Amino acid sequence: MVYYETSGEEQLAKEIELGRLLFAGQCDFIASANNMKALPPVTLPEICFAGRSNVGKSSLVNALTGRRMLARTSQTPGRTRQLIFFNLASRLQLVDLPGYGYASAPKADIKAWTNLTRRYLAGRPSLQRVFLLIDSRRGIGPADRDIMNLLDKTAISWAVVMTKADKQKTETLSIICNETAEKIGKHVAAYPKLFVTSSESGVGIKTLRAHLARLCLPKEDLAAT
Ligand SMILES: Nc1nc2c(ncn2[C@@H]2O[C@H](COP(=O)(O)OP(=O)(O)OP(=O)(O)O)[C@@H](O)[C@H]2O)c(=O)[nH]1
Ligand SMILES: [Mg+2]
Repeated sequence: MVYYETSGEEQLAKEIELGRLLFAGQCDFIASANNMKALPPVTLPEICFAGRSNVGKSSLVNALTGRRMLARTSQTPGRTRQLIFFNLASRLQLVDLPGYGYASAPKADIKAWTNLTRRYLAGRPSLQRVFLLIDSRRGIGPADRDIMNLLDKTAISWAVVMTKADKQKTETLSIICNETAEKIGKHVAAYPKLFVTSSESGVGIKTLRAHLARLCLPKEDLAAT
């Protein structure tokens, strides 16, 4: 199975500590945007969480930051309707995106936020990496493929995060992860390893924090790790 790996236990422990320290910092809401003009200025490196409605984007923001109510979540698809920006320790901007696919909202609203999301993904200079969330029970669907193709075209680096791993039996999880890894292997702009997570049980959260910490580490510090 293809999981996120590092070169050894010592290295992994070091990276996990960097992730812990980053996410122990303050995380503040800075802006919500429903049009391109309302996007906050390009300052810090930025990463965003994209994926189908209800896949668990906002829950992942909360799990990473250890704050249950920072991003609003809901059982009903279509909870996040704007691009929501958070400043993490003045080192990294996290963006919780509205979902694509089915949502319990007026069609015109869904169209508007889908268009805005696509424009943001294609044209945000500070965007370092898109984390594309895939439900462990469903695997990659047509709407996900559409976004993957858009990301490949715009040459933004993207990585897949499997969500809700707690809801899947280990064997089935393994099969879906392998299938997903094989599919993303065909995309040039995709990070080759999957992150398998559960915002409920905490599985994979430390590893993802470690990866995010590396993304915003100054180049000289990166060389030293
Ligand atoms: N069991 C389990 N449930 C989860 C997990 N992550 C999210 N959920 C649940 O899935 C539902 C949707 O979660 P959200 O975080 O609101 O999903 P979202 O992708 O932000 O949804 P939209 O904003 O509507 O696009 C909520 O009921 C969450 O409690 C997880 O890891 N495990
Ligand atoms: Mg949401």
